[in-house]
Amino acid sequence: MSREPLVFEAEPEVAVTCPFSGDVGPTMAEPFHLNTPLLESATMSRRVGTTVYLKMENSQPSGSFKIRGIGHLCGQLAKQSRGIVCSSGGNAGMAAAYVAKKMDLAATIVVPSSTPPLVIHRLLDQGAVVKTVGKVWDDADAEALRLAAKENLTYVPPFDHPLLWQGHASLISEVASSLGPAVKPGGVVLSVGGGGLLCGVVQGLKVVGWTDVPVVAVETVGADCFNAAVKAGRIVTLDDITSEAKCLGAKTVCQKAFEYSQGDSEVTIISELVTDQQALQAVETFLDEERVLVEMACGAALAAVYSGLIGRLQDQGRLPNSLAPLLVIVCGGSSIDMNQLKYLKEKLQT
Ligand code: PLV
Repeated sequence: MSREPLVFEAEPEVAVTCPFSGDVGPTMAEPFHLNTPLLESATMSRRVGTTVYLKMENSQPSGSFKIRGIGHLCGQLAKQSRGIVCSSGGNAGMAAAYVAKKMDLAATIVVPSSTPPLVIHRLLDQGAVVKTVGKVWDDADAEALRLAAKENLTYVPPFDHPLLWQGHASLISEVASSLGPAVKPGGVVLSVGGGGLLCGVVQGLKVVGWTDVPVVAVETVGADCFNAAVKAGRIVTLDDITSEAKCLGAKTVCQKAFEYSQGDSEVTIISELVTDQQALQAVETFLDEERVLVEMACGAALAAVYSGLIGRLQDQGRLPNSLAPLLVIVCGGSSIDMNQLKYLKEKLQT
């Protein structure tokens, strides 16, 4: 298709137009991300029958864990940059726009048309230029790579880069120091899109010596490139993204995540799917019980608890019956507000 991409520009007073303004913003000693709270959930603990700890990545400055990896990558690669360009389902873009603003760099975020307007407005609020290209993230990514080459910008990938994984790994080190040496989780539950969070968590588990802690890697049906690869025993590319959890919507999982699933790390990875309805119901239950609103990409991980998936894995002997505390990564996400929640509820008839 040769249709011109839609380009949204921020209001002049918030536009970032000064890519050469020198050495500003946090240094590596001063990361962009926060040490997020680790909360114990009474209601989730009751459901699972063991203590459930929530790592509240929704409270990061850009609304998700993405800032860990993207802050680290930009700190390493973008200091002398002419500006950055990031392809995103939304949240990597939010992190990139936030970090670029702090570093006084121009940011262009390329998103697919499935990204809701509320995210585009939030990106504009961060001073980014936003381009809408194609139907799914993979289309937006091709455009971001093209722009990076043409305009000599630093390309910021949303999930497939060793510096991203290294940045995300800090999440597990924080959990280890919050829990102290006497407590080790019995499992980690997280969502998988392109597999960057998974790679970071596996590496974090290695750093703190928790390689015997299994990871439950959850996707929604229709955004299940990791599960498809695990089942096929090789990387596969999905025909389309049919799930409403658009921020999990990469058609192909990153190579490293696939290698980890094939025993290339000592960590056991259990790949599981939930339906869109289960992910959305999890978003609602989490809002009711924990008073926190997250998007469906995060609801996928929460659904592992609310839909009884953890119990089923115990029944199947894939997780132990007497489970040590369960760590759930509340990855967060900006793709949600009350209108979007209402829209999703109508669409998915929950
Ligand atoms: N979202 C990426 C990739 O989208 C993005 O561009 O924002 N939870 C949330 C809230 C997310 O936004 C994402 C990824 C994930 C989980 C999964 O992380 P990943 O991609 O590292 O597995 C297409």
